[in-house]
Amino acid sequence: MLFSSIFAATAMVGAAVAEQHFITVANRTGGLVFAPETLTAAEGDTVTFRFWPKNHSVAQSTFAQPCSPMNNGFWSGFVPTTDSQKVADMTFTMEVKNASAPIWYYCTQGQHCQAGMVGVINPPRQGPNTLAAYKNASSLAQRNVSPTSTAGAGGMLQMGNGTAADNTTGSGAPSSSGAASHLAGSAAFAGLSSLFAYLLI
Ligand SMILES: [Cu+2]
Repeated sequence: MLFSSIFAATAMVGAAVAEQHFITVANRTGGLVFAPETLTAAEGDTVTFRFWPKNHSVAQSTFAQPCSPMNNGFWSGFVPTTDSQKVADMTFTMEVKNASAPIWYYCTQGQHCQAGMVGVINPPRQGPNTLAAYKNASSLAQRNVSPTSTAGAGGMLQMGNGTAADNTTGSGAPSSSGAASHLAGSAAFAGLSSLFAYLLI
């Protein structure tokens, strides 16, 4: 019993240090931008995308093929919303599993990718693969392609602000999005439960 408590507490500490970052998708005035468009996140951190009107999305690409979905990349699906006073209730959250691998992403709506609606998490510290270079390549892409995977793939599409606690009060359950995302969700819940259990001791 004692040992399992220690293990639970240790797991809790690991979960508690993970940071949650936020990126807004478009903005109040309809700008085709992600903000911040460059983000540094540690392994285990989560990134929650919050959507402004009218109907945007976030998909992962490679640096080499902008405006085109990466194999097994994440995909929020389209998140339509009309209220220009606030972000959509639906958010998309993904976990950074490898902080040394840059995560390039774009909006698949219309020609938004070509218009510069792209961003990067953990860009290379040096070398030619900069956000400016990615943006430039995006502007020249022939097509803007949406993934064919299920909306929410590679992350969690859910009501609320993307935290596990928030999801328990949200009206929508995480959408079906593959084993990995469900595992990530369960891990987050487990982390929170451990925290409560620990505080009750
Ligand atoms: Cu867009």
